[in-house]
Amino acid sequence: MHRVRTVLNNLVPLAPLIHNAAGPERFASWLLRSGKTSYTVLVSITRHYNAPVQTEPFLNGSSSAYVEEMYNAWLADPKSVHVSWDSFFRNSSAGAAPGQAYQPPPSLAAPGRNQVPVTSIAPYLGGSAAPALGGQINEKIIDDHLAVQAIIRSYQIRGHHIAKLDPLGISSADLDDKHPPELLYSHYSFGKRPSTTYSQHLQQKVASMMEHEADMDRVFKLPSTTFIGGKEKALSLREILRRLETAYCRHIGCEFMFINSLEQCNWIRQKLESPGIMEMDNDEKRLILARLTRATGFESFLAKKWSSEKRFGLEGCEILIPAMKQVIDKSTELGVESIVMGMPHRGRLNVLANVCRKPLEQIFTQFAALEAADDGSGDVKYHLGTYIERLNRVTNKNIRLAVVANPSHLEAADPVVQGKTRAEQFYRGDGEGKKVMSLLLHGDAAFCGQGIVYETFHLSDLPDYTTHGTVHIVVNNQIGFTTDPRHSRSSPYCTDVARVVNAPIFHVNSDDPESVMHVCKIAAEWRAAFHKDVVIDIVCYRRNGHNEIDEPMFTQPLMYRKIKHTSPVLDKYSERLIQEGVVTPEEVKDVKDKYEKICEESYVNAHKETHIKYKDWLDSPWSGFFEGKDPLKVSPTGVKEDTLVHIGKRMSSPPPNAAEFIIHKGIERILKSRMEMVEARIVDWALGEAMAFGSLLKEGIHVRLSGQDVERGTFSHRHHVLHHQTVDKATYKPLCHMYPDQGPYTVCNSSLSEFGVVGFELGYSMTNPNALVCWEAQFGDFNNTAQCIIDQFISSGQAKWVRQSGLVMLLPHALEGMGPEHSSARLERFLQMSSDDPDYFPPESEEFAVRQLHDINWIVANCSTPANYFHILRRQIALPFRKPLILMTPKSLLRHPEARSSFDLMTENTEFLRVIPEEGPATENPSAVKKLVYCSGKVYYDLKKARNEKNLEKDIAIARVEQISPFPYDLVKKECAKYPNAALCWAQEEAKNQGAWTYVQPRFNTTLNGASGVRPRRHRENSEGFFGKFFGWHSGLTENATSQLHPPTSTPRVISYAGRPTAASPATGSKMQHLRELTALLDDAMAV
Ligand SMILES: Cc1ncc(C[n+]2csc(CCOP(=O)(O)OP(=O)(O)O)c2C)c(N)n1
Ligand SMILES: [Mg+2]
Repeated sequence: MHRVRTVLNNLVPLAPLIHNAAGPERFASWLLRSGKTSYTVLVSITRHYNAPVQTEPFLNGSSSAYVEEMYNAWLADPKSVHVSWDSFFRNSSAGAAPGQAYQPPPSLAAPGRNQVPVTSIAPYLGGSAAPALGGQINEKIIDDHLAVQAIIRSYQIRGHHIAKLDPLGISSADLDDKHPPELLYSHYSFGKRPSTTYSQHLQQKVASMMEHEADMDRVFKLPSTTFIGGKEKALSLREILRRLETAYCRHIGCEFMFINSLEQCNWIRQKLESPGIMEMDNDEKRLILARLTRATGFESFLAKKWSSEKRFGLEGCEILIPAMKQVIDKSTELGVESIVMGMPHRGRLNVLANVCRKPLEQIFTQFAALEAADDGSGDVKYHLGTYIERLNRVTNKNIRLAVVANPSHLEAADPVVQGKTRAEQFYRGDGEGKKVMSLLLHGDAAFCGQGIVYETFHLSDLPDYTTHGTVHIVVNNQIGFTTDPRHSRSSPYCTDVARVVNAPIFHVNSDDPESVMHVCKIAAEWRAAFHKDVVIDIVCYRRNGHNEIDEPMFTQPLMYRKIKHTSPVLDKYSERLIQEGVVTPEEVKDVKDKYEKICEESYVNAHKETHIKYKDWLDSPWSGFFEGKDPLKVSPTGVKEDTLVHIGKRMSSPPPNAAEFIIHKGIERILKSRMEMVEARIVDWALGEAMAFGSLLKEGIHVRLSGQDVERGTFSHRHHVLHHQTVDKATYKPLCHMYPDQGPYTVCNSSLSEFGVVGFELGYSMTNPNALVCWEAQFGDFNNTAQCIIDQFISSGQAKWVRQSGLVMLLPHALEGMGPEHSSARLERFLQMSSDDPDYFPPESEEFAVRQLHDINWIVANCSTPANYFHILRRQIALPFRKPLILMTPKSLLRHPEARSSFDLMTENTEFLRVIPEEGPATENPSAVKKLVYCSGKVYYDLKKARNEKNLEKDIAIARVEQISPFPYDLVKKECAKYPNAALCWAQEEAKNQGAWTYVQPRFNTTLNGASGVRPRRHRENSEGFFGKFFGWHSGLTENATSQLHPPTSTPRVISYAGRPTAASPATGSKMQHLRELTALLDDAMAV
């Protein structure tokens, strides 16, 4: 438009210039001479403007010299000028009538997408004389068309702001009551001028167009960026506005014009604008009604039977159930076979019952106070997961549906669902997400409030984390507990976070079921077409309080008054369908009664149940994993020497095409030193790890290592991806090329999100037990930004949801003078959450170690040798069950010359050493040893050095506790017994209130002096439990047995502490103080 203006302003009358022109006969004089003083010319068919000849730019003062030149050149050789000049001069010479001399040049290129040939709009000039070439097409006509185009665009961009999204009709989903003025329909009522507009210029144009009723009937050609016309190429302004209103301002408000893809924008425009696109046949309508009846009936049944029970009902958003089913139906139709879902409390039971079709009996038993038939502490009913395989009756295809169990912590399950989905895609070879997809549900307050939502969105398009598009559904009941959205978010919509990944967002009024179904269909099709995230924001309300026993009128009196007078969507929709003649009132009643009967029957059956079964709620069944396994048998973790040599050599060699693949000189040195180690039959930390991974890969196990900068390793020790130094993206991953038929290896640098990525890897580990899934922290202390995943899922997941995971968390940990934030992985926190009883020494037997592992919630270890690291990684897979492994990992030890292990400690018949006993001179005369120092991890090397410097090798024995939890009572006891006269000491580098001290101290006491008698009676202590039943053995012994094994002694042996004093911060920032503290602790430990 600006350009039009500029051109028009530049136009000046031609005649005066011509009269004043001097010199021989010039083209202008010739023009005058021919008496052609006033006529109109079409300037260009593609330049969007026209002007009378007297205002022709090529005949104005500044261009007349140029025109003259053209004319003279043409006289000399007509071919020497552009064809347009040639035709103009030729026509003029031939005496063409005014306005007819100029002919537009032949089109050199097809008009652009948004270019409308002037000739083509000529027929749509609202009844004015069609201007054939040379007719009158003035600026107004062009501008009117442009204005219409701008109106269309305004609706597409901002129509959602005035869509009627709130079923209560009291507030606006974007928290803004003002209508964007450029959305014209309401403002541009006939005879009225708009107050403001998108651009002043357009405002004038559109306003002037609509000053008269007749203008509304003027016909305009439609641009290619709209589909409102269907097959029609032009429409009256009235119809254009009506259709735009229908598409963008009724019960669907769509945000999509920020997407930087014309193809994707057009795709959505087509789905919303095409005439009749929302029409449904009667069968489809009846299906919605039936689903809505079930969703509504389920909640009212629960309300009737358990009126005072919390269930976080769906009343006010019952449409969620048909909505989810629509997404599922459409996705199944498009090829999806498995859907992994994550959702919060709201409507969860309804989803399990009516989307997953979980047997109602199982759901109803959760309301009864029944004993659990399995191990574990269980969870409340609205957190449990489920897994179901069934036939989708609409598509007649089999479908697997899993709802991932989740804690109360809103949105925390999001990355877990994504990880589980990704893993399922991976194992199915579904590289594009065509077979497996995730469906995430959110509450409005949580979706915009919880940072993990943003972190999860940022995984959505990363090569090793994408799930190829997630459908998000927000149950936007316009409240979070008691808080109004105006106090819980700063963004207009609760869904704005999704804009960061260019996800289209469909806001929809929950009381218009057909609109909801329409957007669900589009969302499923969007995912199938583009494999990107999409959001459906169901704007609804919450009929009850936050839960059923909560009083909402305390805080939202006006809203709830309105809600009281709002009839349920089922009633509204049934009435509508009755009016339309789609169903009869009798049919409506019949469907309702039938469902109630089903509920009643299940209720009766549920009463016959005597136990609840946690395993009924398992979201990741590992079929075939437990069956046929000896529950006490751990496969060997040592491997053949050949294997070590083979892997070692591969890890020490450049890529096979080394001549072309230029690697960094530093890497060459690393490979060389690796090769020297292999030849010397030793490994350092990195090589030990590679051997663990490589040997598992050899066995067909999938290994995945994920985390920030893990490919190289934060400490530049790993180098699992070699980079060609001169070719971008040319890489070589040695562990992917170990054996021809090996398991797949994935190593991936992650986004900088601990919460998101730990959650993701946990989800990944849930899908298949035969995979080693490791997450490594940059430094161990960063694990606490994933605290929720650690607390809510990793440490307690099995107890709550009978779900196992073998996830490995690698946490660099050690006090090395690097300051407070790069030192501690907060070992104490993990140990504090370990579930083994400090006062209980389990009965000693051959299977002591494996029983302990079975009974605990996770394993916490701090290895001091590469061989032990190798074994503990391999043991994760060798165990007959899965437990998370929390591993403190080294920093300086990665390069410590003593922190190396011989192949002899990794070959067959070797295993993970829970305790590494003293092996030096002190063992020669143990009864003469004065002190036995226990420690864990890197401090061992400091202690050893100090002992050596003080010449105390015969006086002090040092034992390393490598597996801290479950506590190796048996081995500690043995080591203590070996040195009967030694004082006992626990040495650690962490502060006294940190590290392992508070965990080990009571356990040492129990080891040395028997049970303290403070052990509370365990619920179902002797029951065999689910896994016990499964494995056919008991999970523990009685208190009595323990006491007999370890009667209290008369002279208790105690363990003392050598380490830093208590502290608030994990480490000092001063190097000097660090060294002073280290010296003090070593002195204390070595004091005899
Ligand atoms: C991380 C977290 N913080 C606080 C809570 C407590 N809480 C439970 S439900 C709820 C409100 C959630 O509102 P919304 O997301 O809109 O879901 P709605 O209950 O409205 O369906 C809150 C604050 C929680 N469960 N999780
Ligand atoms: Mg809410």
